[in-house]
Amino acid sequence: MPRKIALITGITGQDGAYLARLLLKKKYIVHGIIRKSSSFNTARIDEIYEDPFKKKKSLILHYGDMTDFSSINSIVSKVKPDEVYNLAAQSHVAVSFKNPEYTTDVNALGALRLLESIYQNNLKKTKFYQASTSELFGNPKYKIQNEKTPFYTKSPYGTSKLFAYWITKNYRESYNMFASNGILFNHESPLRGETFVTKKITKAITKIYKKKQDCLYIGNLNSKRDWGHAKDYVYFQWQILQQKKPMDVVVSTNKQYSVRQFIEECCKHIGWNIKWKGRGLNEVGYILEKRRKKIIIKVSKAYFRPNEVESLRGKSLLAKQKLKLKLKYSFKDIVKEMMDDDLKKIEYE
Ligand code: NAP
Ligand code: G4F
Repeated sequence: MPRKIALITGITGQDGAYLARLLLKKKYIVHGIIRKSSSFNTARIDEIYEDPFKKKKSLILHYGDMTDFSSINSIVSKVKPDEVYNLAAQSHVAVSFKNPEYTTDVNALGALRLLESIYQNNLKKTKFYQASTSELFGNPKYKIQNEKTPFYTKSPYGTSKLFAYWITKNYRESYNMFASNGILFNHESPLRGETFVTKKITKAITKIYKKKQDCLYIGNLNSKRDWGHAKDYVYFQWQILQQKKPMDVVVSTNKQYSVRQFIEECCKHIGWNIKWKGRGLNEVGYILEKRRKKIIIKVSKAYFRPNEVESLRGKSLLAKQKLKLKLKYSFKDIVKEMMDDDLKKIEYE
């Protein structure tokens, strides 16, 4: 049996790094697209990196950019992948308000460029996975979201992903392509980017614990998310492309916690009992140190968004049915793994 060939855009990101490991374990030949950067941007895949001069390689990296059709098209035509995982994105919601045009170019037109390249190269058997998102939902009327919940995006990021969702469906329906949307809810891990709220919190709390930082400035403490683990979720990205038919499917834990609860759980992990006082921008979180109040959390306006998805909680019935969705990591497991990892790393800083 010839080895399957996968192409991953965004291989240097959190999900790309876990997915590449999974596919290599499954004996795929994995091609990844990386961006030119003035400093190294491959830290998350250094462990699996292969010498480009090695004869039989399982991991091959190509320079390319989602904003540049010629680079995407030249890679797709050379690699002729069996499976394409489109994970590349300007994935930060708050940043998308500052860079709306660039976010749209990468996330919306990027998906279009990739689909069009598969189509133009006549790769009829290639399967396509689009990294869709729970940010497509935003209407507070729907407390629990599934595949039938109407979309209501609240940011340039969400709206760029809405285009990508629909263009994926358009290519599926127009050209009979195997093109699927995984509507994934938030997923975290020690590899999470440091400006996303979970990693920002675990990193800061371990620093405060080790007396390398005084206090953490945070935004909306009451925002609620359905947090899963990236390692669990990339398995279902792969599963989505192993189905007989393409589909659009929600992957979530069906549970929900607030940013405040995430902070409380991190504190609990190191034996701190955090308490809150004040309201709104004046709210603080404190611990007792030698019977004195030590403020470790302050709220800052700088981290509020012009518009917010206040509450996300997915119901993944379809995934349970079709993909046999079963998750290994609980909310507590995620916090524990991220905190332990940051506590270990801080020793080397
Ligand atoms: P991430 O860590 O931010 O990774 C994004 C990847 O995209 C990185 O490899 C990045 O490269 C690459 N990239 C950014 N702009 C690019 C461009 N112009 N051309 C080529 N590559 C570019 O994101 P993630 O958490 O792994 O998420 C993976 C995908 O799932 C994203 O599309 C995200 O929007 C979506 N998603 C994520 C979640 C979640 O909770 N994590 C939930 C739902 C959907 P650099 O390393 O060079 O920056
Ligand atoms: O960690 P976040 O930045 O993730 P967000 O906005 O939910 O987006 C992530 O999940 C999406 C799936 O739903 C992905 F599509 C997207 O690519 C990304 O991976 O923020 C989570 C919540 C928000 O409500 C935010 O307002 O935390 C709140 N928050 C409060 N203080 C903060 C902060 N977020 C960040 N990044 N930084 C803060 O200081």
